[in-house]
Amino acid sequence: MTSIDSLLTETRRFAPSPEFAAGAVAGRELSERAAADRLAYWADRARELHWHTPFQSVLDWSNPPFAKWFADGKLNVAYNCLDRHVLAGDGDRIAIHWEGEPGDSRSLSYAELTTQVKRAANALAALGIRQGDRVAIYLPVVPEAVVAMLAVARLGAIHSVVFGGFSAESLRARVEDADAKLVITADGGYRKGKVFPLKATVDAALEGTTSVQHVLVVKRGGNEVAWTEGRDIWWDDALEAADLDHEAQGFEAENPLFILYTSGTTGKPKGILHSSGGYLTQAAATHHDVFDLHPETDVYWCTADIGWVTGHSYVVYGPLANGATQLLYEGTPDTPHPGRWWELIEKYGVTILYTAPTAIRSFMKLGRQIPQGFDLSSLRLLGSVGEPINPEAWIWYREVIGAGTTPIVDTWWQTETGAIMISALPGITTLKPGSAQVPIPGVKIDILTDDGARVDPPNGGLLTVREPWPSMARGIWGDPDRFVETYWEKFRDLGWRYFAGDGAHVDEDGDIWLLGRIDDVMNVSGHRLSTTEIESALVGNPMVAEAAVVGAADETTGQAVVAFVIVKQSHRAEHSDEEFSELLRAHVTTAIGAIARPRQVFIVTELPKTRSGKIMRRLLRDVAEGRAIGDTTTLADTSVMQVISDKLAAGA
Ligand code: 6R9
Repeated sequence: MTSIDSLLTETRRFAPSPEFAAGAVAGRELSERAAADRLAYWADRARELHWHTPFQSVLDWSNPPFAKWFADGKLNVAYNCLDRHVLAGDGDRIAIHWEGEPGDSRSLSYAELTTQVKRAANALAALGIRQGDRVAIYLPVVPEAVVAMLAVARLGAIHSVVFGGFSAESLRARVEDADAKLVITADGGYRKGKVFPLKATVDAALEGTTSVQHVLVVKRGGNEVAWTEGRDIWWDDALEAADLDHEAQGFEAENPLFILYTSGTTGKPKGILHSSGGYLTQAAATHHDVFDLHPETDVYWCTADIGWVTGHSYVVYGPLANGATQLLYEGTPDTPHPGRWWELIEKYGVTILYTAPTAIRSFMKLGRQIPQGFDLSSLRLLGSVGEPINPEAWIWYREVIGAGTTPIVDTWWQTETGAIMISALPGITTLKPGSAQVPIPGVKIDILTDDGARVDPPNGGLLTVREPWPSMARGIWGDPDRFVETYWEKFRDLGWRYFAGDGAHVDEDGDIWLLGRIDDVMNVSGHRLSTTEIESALVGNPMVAEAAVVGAADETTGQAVVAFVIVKQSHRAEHSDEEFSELLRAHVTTAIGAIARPRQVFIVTELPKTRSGKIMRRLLRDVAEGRAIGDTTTLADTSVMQVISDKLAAGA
């Protein structure tokens, strides 16, 4: 995690070039309009979309923290992403250049994508999907994933995309929590040169569940699949049988668009719920302004998987609402060779690249000669998201990938915020490596002390949002109380401020520097993982008595999962420590998914606890990061840490 000391010594500054500034789509007038009348500003941005029924009401905040935006208006999200562009004469523009990991590729124009989505919407309707029904999507990054999301949206139904790397157990929990009626999956997908099975995982996840009536299966991997007659249907067969025509109906702006599960501080993932009109307004406006989108000429590439919120807002909804041409890539950056991304940028002439610091750091490790072997001169703007980007990675990104000239936008936001909240605007902001910088026009950010006092620059505190914003979450699926408690209770008395869970520092210029999570949520390669969730997976293993998990600083992934485990006495003699570690790393992979697999599992005999029984993860983090152990005076047994660090030292 970024340390504040190294940040404060960062003094490099990069003003936009006069050429970039002259051609930029977003200038100072946006902030001026937003400052003059925030609600009128957002209403104007919403009116850039197509409304079946125009709205009169802009914001209804009569029942905080549950906001309603543009509530008396009606729109169709898929129509805005598709038909609208075709009707405007842009049907021939490429919406998606898709490249599979093995090198197969397909390009879909807006007209073709629209036809596909219409067919898919008819196919889903034929399976009984109606407004408000939940559809789980468990797919690799293939065009059908985008088609499936938009088809669900077109019907006013709600999608819940589950990242293809999640285990059967994780998928099952999400399907059950949302009571999904339909699951859309594939036989398998390509990853690191191999086909990984998805359908088999879905079969395991659905054993004994009752809500799911059908499973639609996209053919991708060509691998063998088991088939449940009456339940399973090939995607191609369903689409072939479906009508080509589908008229998009307008739905209320507050009609839910999707649920996306994210890790919280407790074991159970939260189903973050997003609406249609407000969400699409901010996703589209920020995608346009922050990425300086010129839809006629740009080729945009966001490398996120559609299973994460970045894939929702900046692969599917923002870019398609703006009529962008984009690249979609199925595989990993290093397959079949470590220059694969750079090869794709050269092949498609990518002009805007949006990726995560963890990817940049792993490319840094491989060395600049790999990207330097390709022609990256088409790139004119770079973006970063998912975790703080350390200044050295920022500079490398600009120098090596951006030819020392491209602006870099470091965008801070969350699953809960729905869209970008803090970022430079590339035509006007003088960039500071390591700082996400300023709230976007129409968003109000305050850094507060724990008691709610505003922090004066230069100082650090808690990141909060002062006023409701269009793409804010509308709640946690099935658990409104948890929504209030998690994000709003802390500063409720200050008039319902949103508490993001991140620490931040504000400098003399008012620029914001993100300092990482202040709760028990880890950030591994830009993915949020809960310590509690992994701990409960570990103690779910019959050999384990107790477990504590911490996020330790890691050069490549930002943070890495490190677990401390006490094995039950009755199992102690069965394996060596090394064997226990390996077994438990595999256990977490099965329980949650490979992204949660601990970098290390240390077998210990005790865990450091306070007198009230709270595990002191801070101390374990010290050990995991090889630091001197901090203050142990509140421990019930102050000798515990010595025993643990002696043990680790002996093993190392
Ligand atoms: C979009 C996304 C959200 C958490 C967030 C923060 C971290 C995201 C960041 C950043 C510093 C940035 N985060 N972007 N930290 N600078 N530019 O990542 O959503 O998966 O919900 O994670 O990620 O800690 O609270 P999500």
